[in-house]
Amino acid sequence: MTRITDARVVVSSPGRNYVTLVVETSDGVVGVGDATLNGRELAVASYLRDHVCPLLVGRDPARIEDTWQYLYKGAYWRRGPVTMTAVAAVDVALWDVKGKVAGLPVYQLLGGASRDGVLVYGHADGRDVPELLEAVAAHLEQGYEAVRIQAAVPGVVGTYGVSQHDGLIYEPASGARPEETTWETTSYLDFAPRVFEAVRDRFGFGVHLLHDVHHRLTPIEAARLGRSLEPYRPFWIEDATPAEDQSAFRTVRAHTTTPLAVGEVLNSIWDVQTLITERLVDYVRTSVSHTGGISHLRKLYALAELYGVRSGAHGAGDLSPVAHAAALHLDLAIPNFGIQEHMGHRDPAGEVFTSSYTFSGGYMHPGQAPGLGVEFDERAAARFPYEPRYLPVARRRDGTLHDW
Ligand code: KDG
Ligand code: MG
Repeated sequence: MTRITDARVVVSSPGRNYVTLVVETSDGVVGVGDATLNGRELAVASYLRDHVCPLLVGRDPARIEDTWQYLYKGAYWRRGPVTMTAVAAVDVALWDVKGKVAGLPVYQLLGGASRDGVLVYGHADGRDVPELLEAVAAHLEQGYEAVRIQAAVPGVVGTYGVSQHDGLIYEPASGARPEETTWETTSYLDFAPRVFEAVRDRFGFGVHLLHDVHHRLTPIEAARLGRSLEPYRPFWIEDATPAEDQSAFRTVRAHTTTPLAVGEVLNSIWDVQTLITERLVDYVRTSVSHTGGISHLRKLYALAELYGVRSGAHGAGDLSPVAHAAALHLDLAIPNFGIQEHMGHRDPAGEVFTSSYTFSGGYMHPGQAPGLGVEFDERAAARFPYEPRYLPVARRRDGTLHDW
């Protein structure tokens, strides 16, 4: 009988911090999972190293669901980002192993492709509207059919999603302490419709436009924003209110027809149960690596399918290429796929992760390599040691800490 012979955690920082789980079997097959939790990387590394890896050795790698249940139920403490990221890394590594053993890409094990390619959206941002327009143009030149648009709000210091500009990639985490930014809702609510108007004026309605509110509004403010953007027909507004309050979406939903997306900070099917079963959102943004892996996210999507809710998974650069590949396999297979975020990875991530997924004409494909199709070079990873880096905090004018 094949057994897991080793499970080890590699923390590295090729462009940003990544936590990678490597699982080896007695047949010499190696599987990888992403365990990166932005700003809390070492907490997941410890959860895995100290509590999970010792339990994996000796188990049958083929029993993915049983291992998931064993780790989830066996912890007593359930859900939460650290636990669900650790369980996800194991789950994804075991799917990688299963694919390699079968000689099939993971999406084939999930029922095969339901579509030819995975629609992705890129990130266009600017320190002002003209700079944003140039960034949108650059995405359209690359073939994107969907673009997230963010611009620095006048009077706000360090608008989220705009700072740390690096080509088509932005990186919100920096420094050994969180950067202190400011937030001003009134300016933002006046500014956001003007941004959409400028982009529609220049590029028309043939491109999908997305926008991330980053949990900054109260329900009634979010309702106002949704209404004011209706003439510009956004694909969605994301994280309009703090995500942990599912019932807040009842208010937003009641007042606007702008499609709603939420979930990148949520970690389980129970965290989105009300959102889905009351049809309060149109897209769920939970990711493979923060939501218990392929096995758990597949169930969440199946629940969403019953209620006409589609996927729109988080895919920022702080999810490693391993996570991105896992997302693409699931995206390709599920019937209720909506869209996938794609931000790309900063160099030198490419020296550590070699991925076989492809981008062409606004769509991605996970490729035909067995398993996930991502090779992880542990020796290369050792050249890039961990550096503490944190996401920013936001304060209102009076110094009060604001949401996200
Ligand atoms: O870890 C946090 C980032 O991934 C996140 O803030 C980026 O909001 C984000 C997004 O939509 O990609
Ligand atoms: Mg977001």
